[in-house]
Amino acid sequence: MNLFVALGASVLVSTAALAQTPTWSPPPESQRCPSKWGAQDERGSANHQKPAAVMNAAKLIKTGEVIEIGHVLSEKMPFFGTRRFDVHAKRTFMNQPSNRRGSNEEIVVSEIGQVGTQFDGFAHQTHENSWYNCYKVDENTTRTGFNKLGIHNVGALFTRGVLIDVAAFKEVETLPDTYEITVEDLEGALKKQNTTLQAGDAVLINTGWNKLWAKDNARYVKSCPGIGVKAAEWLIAKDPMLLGSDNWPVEVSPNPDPQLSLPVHQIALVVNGVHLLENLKLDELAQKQVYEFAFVLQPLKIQGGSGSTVAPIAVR
Ligand code: UVW
Repeated sequence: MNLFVALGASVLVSTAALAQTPTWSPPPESQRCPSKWGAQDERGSANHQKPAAVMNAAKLIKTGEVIEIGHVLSEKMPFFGTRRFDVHAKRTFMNQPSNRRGSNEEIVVSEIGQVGTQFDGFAHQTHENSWYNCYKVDENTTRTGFNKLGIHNVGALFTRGVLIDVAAFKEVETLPDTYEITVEDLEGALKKQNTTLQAGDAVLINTGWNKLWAKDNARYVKSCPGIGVKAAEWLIAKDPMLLGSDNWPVEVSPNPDPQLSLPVHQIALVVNGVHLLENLKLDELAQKQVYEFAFVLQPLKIQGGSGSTVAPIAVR
């Protein structure tokens, strides 16, 4: 009998589909550990951050134009699940001395690791109890943060950035809601732009999904176009510092294989130690056809955090 079961909030899957072999499975620990960066490594692809990466990126600065590629943080953002961002103004504390200096501030009720334009660290995702480099979650989790792979390990990133404008390559403003970007799309877009990838790049993929940001938040988080398993593996074989996109998970969601939940999160963060950068604002770079630039980002130094809200910039 072919029954239907619910996977998560809204995905109904037939039991016949679940009986099939998944199109991707996390490799066993014996295949993915130790990491290529060493058995004790906690920095993964951030190890690309060396003086040579800075010098290579600095060569791309010709005019000094700075393009912000992070969104403004506000309560109007789309949120995944129970995440939130509420600002409560604390005004005005009046100091008594003669100059009557008033002082304002605010309290923000939010997660600061996983809202807005956000940088995913390696503590964010697991395969069962196992993180990147086979650190174990249950051995390294305290009430005040993760003892391994915390976001404070990442440090400042200054490297060559590359925009792959897949929406422009497909000649659409926005890719369709659950479109899986293929390797051919990436190759075609890079060829059209006359851009090549280098090891240590921050690779940013424009899908056009950003157009829904704060306009149709329900649709923004319900699904999205993005890379799938094959495109992610192709990109990671190029040895990037990070993969980013103007959608909420970088990858296509839901995955076309109903047996998989955000597999690119595991491929990047768990298996290969490559950072993800989500909810980027890439419209200005795409509109100005800026395909190569110096990419600058510093995650918040949250001790033991899983990620960080960030405000990255592209400089050319
Ligand atoms: C999840 O945590 C599911 O997604 P993201 O990394 O996109 O915030």
